[in-house]
Amino acid sequence: MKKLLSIFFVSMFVFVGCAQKTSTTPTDTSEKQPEVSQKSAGSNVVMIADFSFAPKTITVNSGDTVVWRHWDVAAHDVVSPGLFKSPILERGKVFSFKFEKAGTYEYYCGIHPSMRGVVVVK
Ligand SMILES: [Cu+2]
Repeated sequence: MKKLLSIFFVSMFVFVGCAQKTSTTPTDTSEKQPEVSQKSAGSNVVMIADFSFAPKTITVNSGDTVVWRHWDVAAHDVVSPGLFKSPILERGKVFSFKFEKAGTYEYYCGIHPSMRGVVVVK
C-alpha cells in the first residue's frame, strides 16, 4: 500500500512539472530607440561594436549631427582631441556631436586607441 502511494505522488509531481513547462512568459517586445528616433534616415549613425567603429569613415554635411551608438560588450568612448570627448559609453548608450565646420575629423577610443574612425564634413 505504501508503494502504491509513493507512485501516486511521483506521477503527480511529473504532471505538475509538465504543466508548468507549458506556461511561457512574454519576452520584451520593445525595440524602440528613442534617442535617435527623431533623425530622418539615421544615416549619420556610427555603430560601436566588436571593438570598432562602423562605418569607419562617415561623410556628413556641415551642421549635421553624428550619433555614435554603443553596442558592444566592452565599454568605449569617442575622443577627437580639441573637439570633443564623450563619457565612457556602455551598451545601448549614445553620444552625439554637431559638426559645424567642413573638414576631416579623426577620432578614436580613449580606452582602446587602436579603434579609430573619421568624420568627413562637407
Ligand atoms: Cu574602446
